Amino acid sequence: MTKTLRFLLGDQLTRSISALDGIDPAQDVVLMAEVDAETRHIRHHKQKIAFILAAMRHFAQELRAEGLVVDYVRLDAAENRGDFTSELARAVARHKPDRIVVTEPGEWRVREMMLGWSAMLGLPVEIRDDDRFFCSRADFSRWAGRRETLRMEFFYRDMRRRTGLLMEGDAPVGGKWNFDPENRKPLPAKFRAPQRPRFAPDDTTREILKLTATRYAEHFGDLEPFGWAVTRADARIALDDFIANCLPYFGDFQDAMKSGEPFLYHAVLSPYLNVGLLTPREICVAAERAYLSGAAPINAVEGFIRQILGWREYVRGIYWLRMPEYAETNALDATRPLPWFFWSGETSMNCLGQVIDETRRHAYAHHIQRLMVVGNFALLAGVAPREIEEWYLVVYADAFEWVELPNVHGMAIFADGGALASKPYAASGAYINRMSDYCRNCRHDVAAKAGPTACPFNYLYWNFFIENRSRLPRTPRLAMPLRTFDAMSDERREEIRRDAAAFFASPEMDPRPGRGYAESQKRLPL
Ligand code: FAD
Ligand code: DLZ
Ligand code: SF4
Repeated sequence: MTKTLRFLLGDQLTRSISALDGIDPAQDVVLMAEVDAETRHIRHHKQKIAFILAAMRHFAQELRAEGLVVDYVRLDAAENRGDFTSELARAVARHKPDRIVVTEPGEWRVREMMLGWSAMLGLPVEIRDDDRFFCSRADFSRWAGRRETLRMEFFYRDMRRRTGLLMEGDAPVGGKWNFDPENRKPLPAKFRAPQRPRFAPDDTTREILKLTATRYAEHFGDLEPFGWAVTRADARIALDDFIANCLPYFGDFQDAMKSGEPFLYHAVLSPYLNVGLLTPREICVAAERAYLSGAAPINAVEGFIRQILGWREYVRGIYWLRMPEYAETNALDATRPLPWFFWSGETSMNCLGQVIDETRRHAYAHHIQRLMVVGNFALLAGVAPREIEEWYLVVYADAFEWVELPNVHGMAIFADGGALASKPYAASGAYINRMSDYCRNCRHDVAAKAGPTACPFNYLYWNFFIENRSRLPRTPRLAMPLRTFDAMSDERREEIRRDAAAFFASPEMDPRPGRGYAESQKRLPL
């Protein structure tokens, strides 16, 4: 009989995961390991570390309750050698398996590690597909192989046809593939978002919170209050709550932003999805059911399903198709160091201050905050890809490289030159003002285009065109701003350059700890 060691990683907490397929409870051992290398290779947000470790411990308890043998290595175990490969080698010495089975990981770096395990350990290592996704890596490669440009919208339509989600025969439900033109309304004036479920930490989670507080004290972010679900049962409660109370309004207010309201009608399910407590299929099916029962309108349900069946699968496909070269491209030659205010939150720009503060408190920001506030600023300021990518990977509880990298490198900062998005998502302050209440309480004047009081997004937007005109793609979607830019006088361009240069030279853009905007304000004469 073959004894198999099945190694599960911290984002593989799904009972139906391929690494557990065909498990023999009498013979096989499941290995799970909390390792310093994963918690420290970048300085993850404290809540992200606590969420993953607490979810790992609860998942191990559930497997044991089912009768499986789980060898669980705790972070503070004296003999823990601190990385996946060393812990696997120690487990092989303990259990003497005939073979090892794993599910492919979510990061190129870890896949490279896995590919070396068989030779190093002298054992067969089977790396199975991660079939929690709708589209396998091989299927995505086949889809991509037939095309010159890879656009999400066409991939998404294929996925609708393949899964039958929101389909009536061969036609999309409601007669259209995409209901976005009906979405994206500003919030009503007296708006209060619904309360979201929060989950009180049990003893296991409290132990993890203590461990995280002492071991990762210097990492970014608040650890408490900690309200994430760390079990599948609680994540299901969060899903049911979203479907009942938020999904009906998801489409309408998808792009809105409001001070003090970090979640609005968003799902806040991505951490659960990405570590495997929920599957994309069950979420999409639940959303489709809400439409079929009349509980949510088509614009909301289609918009929501598109995020998961379309965007989430598409960015994963791009990641595995293009790595490792993908991470190295820098199409706009962006080299500016990350300003320190990304960590301190101390900035004169209220929009960025609000989003960074919410990120610090919740390890969460919604899509438009990530794309059109933080990402837009990084794009316009020309922040170096590696620096801004690491920031995103650190600060969000849902950040794993397969999903973070394409979203930042491709969608937000256009460092891939358009492999993922047809144009850079550059916008001036007018966009932020239209979609949020941030500008009302800002030191800068969103209506002013030039000079010391002007909103920095306004002159940085046109400075972006000055610096990148020749590198921008030919697309009708850029036709309007390019016409305006091309008609601009030399004097106006010079004014924009001057404002941008003064801003880039200001203390606010200083990358050094303890410098930056707040310090410069303290030094002002009284
Ligand atoms: P909702 O807005 O309610 O959307 C529902 C679900 O759709 C999400 O849970 C998520 O699973 C999926 N989804 C939506 N948009 C995307 C997208 N562009 N790519 C992949 N999945 C998507 N998402 C991550 O899961 N991890 C990341 O590290 C991450 N980094 C991002 C960085 C940038 C610069 C941008 C612009 C987007 C990033 N996203 C990332 C996508 C998106 O912002 C988050 O998935 C979303 O904000 C999660 O919150 P939610 O569950 O409330 O999502
Ligand atoms: C992100 C993370 C962290 C912080 N800690 C662990 C850990 O201690 N043990 C573990 O198995 N996984 C952890 N993870 C998730 C891994 O980094 C993730 O599985 C890989 O990056 C592959 O996606
Ligand atoms: Fe942001 Fe400009 Fe609005 Fe201030 S005025 S909140 S910097 S967009």
